[in-house]
Amino acid sequence: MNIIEGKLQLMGDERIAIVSSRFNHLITDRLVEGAKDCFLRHGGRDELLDLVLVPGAYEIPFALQKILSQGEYDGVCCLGAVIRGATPHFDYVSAEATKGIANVTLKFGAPVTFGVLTTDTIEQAIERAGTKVGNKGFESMAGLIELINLYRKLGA
Ligand code: INI
Repeated sequence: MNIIEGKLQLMGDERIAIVSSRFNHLITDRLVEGAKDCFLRHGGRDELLDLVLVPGAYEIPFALQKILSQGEYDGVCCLGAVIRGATPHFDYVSAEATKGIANVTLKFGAPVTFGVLTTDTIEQAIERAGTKVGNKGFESMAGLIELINLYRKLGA
């Protein structure tokens, strides 16, 4: 059996964008740090990493669409933090961010990862932003590196 899979390894010439929302920036700033750390540790070059900031997770898909339509990036890592409040707002924002990112990704067929936290509490978000449960920004960038590597092998 031939196994085709991506390695956690960059060539060093990849241009990557992180799209991050500012809302709940105490959390999203940590996710961005984690993603950047992962990119640099796996052979990425700082000058080839761009950070695109949007107001909230709802706006991530629109920015993702613009970025991918430029055709200048090898992959995009989407980061955000949607935290449940007292109203149904959480459900609308998290659903639109999730669906929107998936739709745009399918449209362009480019490597994109989903590092948008959707949590019931601030504590759960903190746990996933560099404390008890790791850093989902780091993990999201690791997933992106693997995808870029895999898509090269698939000739995409
Ligand atoms: N945006 C987030 O990224 N996280 C949230 O938790 C959040 N909540 O809960 O309101 C949130 N709202 C803002 C939304 O993403 C848009 O920026 C806003 O509605 C303007 O379009």
